[in-house]
Amino acid sequence: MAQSLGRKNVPAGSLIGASAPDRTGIVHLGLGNFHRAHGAVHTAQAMAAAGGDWGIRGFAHSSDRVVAPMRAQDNVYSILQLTEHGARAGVVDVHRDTGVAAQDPAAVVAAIADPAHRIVSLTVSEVGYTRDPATGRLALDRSDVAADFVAGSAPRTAVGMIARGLERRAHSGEPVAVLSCDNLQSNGDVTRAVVEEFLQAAGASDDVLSFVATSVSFPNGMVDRIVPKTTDEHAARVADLLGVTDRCPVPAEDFSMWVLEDDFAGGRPAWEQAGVTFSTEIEAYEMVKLRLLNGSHSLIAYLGILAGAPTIDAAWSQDFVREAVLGGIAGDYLPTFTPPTGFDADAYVSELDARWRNPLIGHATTQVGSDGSVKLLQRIPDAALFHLRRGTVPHRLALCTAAWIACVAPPAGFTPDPLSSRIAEPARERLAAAVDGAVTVPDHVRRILTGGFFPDALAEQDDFTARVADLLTLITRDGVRAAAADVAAA
Ligand code: CS2
Repeated sequence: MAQSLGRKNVPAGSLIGASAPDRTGIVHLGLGNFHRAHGAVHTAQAMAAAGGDWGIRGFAHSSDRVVAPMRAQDNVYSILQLTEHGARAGVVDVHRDTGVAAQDPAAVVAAIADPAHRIVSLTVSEVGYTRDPATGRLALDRSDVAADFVAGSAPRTAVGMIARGLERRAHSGEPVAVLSCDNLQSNGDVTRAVVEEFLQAAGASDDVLSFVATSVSFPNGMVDRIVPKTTDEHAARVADLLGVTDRCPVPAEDFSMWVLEDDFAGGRPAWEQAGVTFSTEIEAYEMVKLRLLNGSHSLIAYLGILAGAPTIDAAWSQDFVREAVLGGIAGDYLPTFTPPTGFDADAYVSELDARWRNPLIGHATTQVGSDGSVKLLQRIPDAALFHLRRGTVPHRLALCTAAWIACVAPPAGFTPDPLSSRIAEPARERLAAAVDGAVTVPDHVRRILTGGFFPDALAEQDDFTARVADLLTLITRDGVRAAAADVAAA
């Protein structure tokens, strides 16, 4: 049996970028596959180019599924790059310490307060920002959020941990950047807003509020790399390629993109020498990514699930899916924003086509379809409102909404493909309660759209609700292809 991967056992020539020194300069929350294949890799490459004390102190949220194997192999792991032409493996060695936040929240707070740390980055997913879907503000009435306000309590939410860490850091006054690496529009501004809302609700002092206002930056950024879940086959492939066993490898596509606002109050790695773009047009980059890639991804996923397609490439290979998605990009998404300077929409879409087609990725439609109640908020309402306020109905955005409902809150009498049971949907019970007793599909849809799951502004748009109801009726009566055909004919 092959030897285990470890710092003393990195196969020659396989290191990606540089190993981090022992001193850590970054605290990271969320040790999932995305961070390990994205921010960590760009940081390793930046240190190879320009050095720096940018080792990462990483915390997983609540599970030791990644932390236990990482610790057992000196926090070193491999990336399995899956291209259309085959696979390559390389090793990342930038995490100098890892732990589980829920097991030791005080350690997270202390790490954020430690002046040696100059960046607090986070990949906590859309769900981790604990916002109210209807208002976009911190959900003050959620029990986990409210529990974190109690002075002296150990914070459980990401926002609570960051706020408590910054509160403590205000004593030293050392500047720091809090860097969201999640798929949220204006992710830095959103993070600042929820942290400040938390501090105000928790009765933080004026000194703390002024420290956060003046010495803590929250750069906006756009992140992009498709990173599926790890399977046993990925681990076996890594063992073949590297000759060592890795218990927590990360499969990823070749493509990686990171565009950042250059606003790091405590300094930063030389990421510009590691493939990262610094730009003043972040909002435009975010629109491109969140709408054309993520919004389309959701549509591919839900149409695919309803048609029994387990992976994104299997769904994307179906004509009705491609037609709906390409129609959505051209008609529903592209008109809604001004892209960054020099953006070439045709080239971007053909690159998306190649990425979604890649059969080696095996990206599960149910992974992309998970957390829809939170992800769709970034992908549908603003773009839909753009059209609805001009008197037109965005049919593919309505189709995505109808397909999501069909998967996670199906109307009575309709049973979606069994794949849909693998969608992790945090609002499933609340959705079921909202539609309990609905007798017609329009009533079912109205209860969801006006039930606090979407922003109030979208809930008021009767034309949208009506179109979602039509399409959900078609899905349940004649199947998902019939609904897509109706949209194509509209
Ligand atoms: C996907 C994203 O799961 C999802 O919702 O749309 O994780 C997507 O793969 C990444 O944002 C790509 O950068």
